[in-house]
Amino acid sequence: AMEVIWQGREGRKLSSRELFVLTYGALVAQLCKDYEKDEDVNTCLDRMGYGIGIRLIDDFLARSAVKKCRSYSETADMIAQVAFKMYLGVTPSVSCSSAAGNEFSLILDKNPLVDFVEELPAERASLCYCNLLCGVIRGALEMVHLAAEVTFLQDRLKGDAVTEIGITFLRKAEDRKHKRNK
Ligand code: MYR
Repeated sequence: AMEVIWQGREGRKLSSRELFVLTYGALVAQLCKDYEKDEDVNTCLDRMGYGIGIRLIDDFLARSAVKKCRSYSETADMIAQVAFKMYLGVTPSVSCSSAAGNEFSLILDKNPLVDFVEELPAERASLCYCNLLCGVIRGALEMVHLAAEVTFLQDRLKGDAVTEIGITFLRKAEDRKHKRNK
């Protein structure tokens, strides 16, 4: 996997984003050495992302100076239009995928995190290469009291036409606490 990742980068200066993307690739490659099962790599990436997300939210709120969102839909738009733009330089399109209004899809035509990855090796067919992102979003949302499930629904690395991240907002963490205390 590493050969693919480093291909063609010789003799050029790297931007900090390229450096980040390459470092991320090295992290995934290392986890693939450490864990035989794709599911274990996915879980590990998600956990690491969560740890980043719960810290990143302060940076995001300070730098973006955004107001509190009043609906799940506003929050989904903010993740796509402000957060992705700020940290990854791309703006996914957002669609709501449930009548209840708590499920959203972020559709990425272009995923900068896979810029140097050609395709997943055959023996890594279930790897969610970018699973760190899901953990980051989940962790950041939890810090603003929004419990959510975040998973990859489609992945261009797996031959899908687009990359799609699904966000399902669960009951607000606060509500849940009230329920439990009753
Ligand atoms: C609020 O209603 O209090 C503001 C909610 C903002 C949530 C934004 C979550 C940021 C997620 C960061 C993801 C970065 C992925 C590159």
